[in-house]
Amino acid sequence: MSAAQSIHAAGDEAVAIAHPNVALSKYWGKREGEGNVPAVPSLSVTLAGLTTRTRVRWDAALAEHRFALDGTPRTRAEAPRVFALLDEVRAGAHADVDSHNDFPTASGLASSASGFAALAVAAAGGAGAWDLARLADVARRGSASAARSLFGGFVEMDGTSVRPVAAVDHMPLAVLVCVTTQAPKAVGSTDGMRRTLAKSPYAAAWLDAAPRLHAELRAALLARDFPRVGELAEASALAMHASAIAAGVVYWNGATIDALAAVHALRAKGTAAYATIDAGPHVKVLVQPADVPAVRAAMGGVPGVLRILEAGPGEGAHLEVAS
Ligand code: 2P0
Repeated sequence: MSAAQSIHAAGDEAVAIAHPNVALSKYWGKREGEGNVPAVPSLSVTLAGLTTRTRVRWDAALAEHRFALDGTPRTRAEAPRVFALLDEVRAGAHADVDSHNDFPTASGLASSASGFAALAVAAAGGAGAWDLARLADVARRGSASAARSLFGGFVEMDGTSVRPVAAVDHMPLAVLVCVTTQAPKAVGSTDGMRRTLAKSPYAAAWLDAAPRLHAELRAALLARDFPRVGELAEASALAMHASAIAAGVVYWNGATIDALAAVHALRAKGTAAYATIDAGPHVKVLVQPADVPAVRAAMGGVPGVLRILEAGPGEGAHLEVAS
């Protein structure tokens, strides 16, 4: 079920499921002004197997929202974007929210994407009928990548517009997440982007290159050209990080470089493996499913790769249907 089909459940309580996504062409940088609108288009794949489950119960007796993440209560000051989303969904009303991730926060997979997608769907699901554009708007204000997790398969975000471009089974793909630290990241994405656009001598080059890389990647994806998708995904990630690094925003550690070198060594020996890296030090290797065992073995031998998670294309956010 897609989010589009599922936001018709009325009532005061709803439970939603959402999955993280990994961008093949990266979003990095926001447009000036309000609304958390990305400055460049991006294209992601929503991932199966890793899940955020969020329950929202609207309660007229509450004087303030209550929010717990993995069992730990968070205040408005600690989670301002969560509280702002709830304020926006139902002005003047308050909700009790309980959210759980079945994957570790330091896994290198954005919990904000699945977190805000599940929150938006559950909050709206208990608030009557919503159109998808409004739902995407609310999710994007929480975290831009969350708007992409509303949809399954391959998803494009361009400004305020979000749409699926290819189904879950469009192109066989495995994502091997090579985890290189258990520590949380030092610089959040929002701050890293702001610093990149404000200070990087290569910010303009990134803003210029990103839409081109995105358009080429989209075309390669639609043509089911896996090696070209991989090359362009790696190019997008490296261009994003080059612009950030030039502003002093360095997400990589030593194992990131070693893992990247291992991916290049695999390619030199004829394996179609490509790297992408998000706002953290983990390396995500894009491969075709038949190559998973060999690539997993090679990446597992890289010193500093602590563990490897495997994911593949998955479904969009949706309300949990009571069984
Ligand atoms: C992406 N990232 O396209 C890029 C690539 C990380 C690197 O979207 O500021 O949590 O909340 O809108 O969506 C992560 O940033 O940032 C992200 P905000 P978000 O996946």
